[in-house]
Amino acid sequence: MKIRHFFTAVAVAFIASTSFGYVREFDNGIPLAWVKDRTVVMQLSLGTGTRTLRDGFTSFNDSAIDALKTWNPHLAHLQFSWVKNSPVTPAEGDDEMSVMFDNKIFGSDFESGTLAVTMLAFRNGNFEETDTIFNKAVAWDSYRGALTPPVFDFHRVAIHEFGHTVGLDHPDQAKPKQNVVAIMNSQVSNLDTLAQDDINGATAIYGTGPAYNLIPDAPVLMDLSARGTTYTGNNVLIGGFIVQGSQPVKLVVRCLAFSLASYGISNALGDSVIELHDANNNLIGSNDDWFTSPSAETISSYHRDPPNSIESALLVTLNPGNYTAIVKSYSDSQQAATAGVALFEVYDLRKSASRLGNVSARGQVGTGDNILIGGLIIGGSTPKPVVVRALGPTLTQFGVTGVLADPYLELRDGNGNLVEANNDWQQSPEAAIISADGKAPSNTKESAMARTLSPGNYTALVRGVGGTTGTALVEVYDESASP
Ligand SMILES: [Ca+2]
Ligand SMILES: [Ca+2]
Ligand SMILES: [Zn+2]
Repeated sequence: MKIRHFFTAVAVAFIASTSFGYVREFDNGIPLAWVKDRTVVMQLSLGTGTRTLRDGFTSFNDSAIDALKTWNPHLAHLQFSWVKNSPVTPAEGDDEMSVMFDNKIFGSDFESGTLAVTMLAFRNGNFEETDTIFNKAVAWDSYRGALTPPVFDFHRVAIHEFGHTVGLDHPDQAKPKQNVVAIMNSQVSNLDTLAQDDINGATAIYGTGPAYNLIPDAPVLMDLSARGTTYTGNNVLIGGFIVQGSQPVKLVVRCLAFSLASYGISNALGDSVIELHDANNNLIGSNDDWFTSPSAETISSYHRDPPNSIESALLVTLNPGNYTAIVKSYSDSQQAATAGVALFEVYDLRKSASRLGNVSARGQVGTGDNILIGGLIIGGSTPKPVVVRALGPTLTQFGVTGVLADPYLELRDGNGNLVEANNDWQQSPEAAIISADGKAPSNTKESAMARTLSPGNYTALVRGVGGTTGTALVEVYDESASP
């Protein structure tokens, strides 16, 4: 059982810094903050809007986005992003940051006179999840200038609540009390935006952090991914990759799980774990919840922070060789393993001339959304030859049971346009090239294609012919000369 701590950002005890007006949120003397450089993705569920608000916004989601944009320029090592009209059902404990109207605070009543509440969950001084609930019983509009009760301004209350999400508390309720002009004061007022004191508070928390890192563009497979359903037991999603060259590579290996719900995937995995193994099946790294990792800030500095705190990520430096990553559900005596859709990803941080030469993913091919999907990004400016395969029957040679008997492979570009579809590889117009490359599948029912692809994003989708299901492997090989 993981210990999460919570507090509600109204009516709590504070420790004040006496040299500034702003007040940070604390847990037992530890100031709370997000992992530096993180992108905090807000799931906006405030309705699509039925009228034009006084300031011209046509929905409260749009007003909330503007409130988030008000904070962003002052967050040097943090950024808000958002999913408007989020498909995520607001919930407490899902590690998604929902924003909504409700009459209740996850089942509890609002205290009299409370306009909105932000719930904060954290571990070891780092925020894990926030949820902001605006009191549905209040007459809301969105406007600037003097307050016009009984109609309250959603926009300034949103700026205030998102200040709690940033890590700031109420100066006017601090001990000792701070008398400052601030949107973070506990009472809504005619002040309709951030004051200097609020900005000072944000700067104090996020003004420093590791420098943001760029992954340089290069004519390589920049990053590779595979999406599939991970089940319990042996039917987990297994990602594989090969490091080619003579030098170690620095990689981020991660999985996304429940954050896939914000893309409308209804059966996304909950709490994920990732394990990395070498070619001898030795465990060389594992991670449960990335935000608790010592590498968390570095992962965020490359913008490779998973959106959900209980997703998993590893920062690793690996010698040339073969590696496998297992994506599975977290479980312990309190929390049973679950099944769901997950995404395995490996990113080459381009710190050496070595490269990712191949990636694969083994998983269950079901029907509907539950297919196996491989993704690749070709960097640089020159086309690259690749072989993409979908294997099923061949896996029985490796002791896999319940294989997909007859895979069907589609390759699509970044716009979703079909590049090529293949059922049985010998029917491919590139069958001779596939054989010449030494990539001929050992079973005639398996799929393959050999293409030279322009730089960009591609996906390889594996289904079963006639809606059949089973375990399959999707593979992408870089066929250009190895470094
Ligand atoms: Ca939540
Ligand atoms: Ca986890
Ligand atoms: Zn407040």
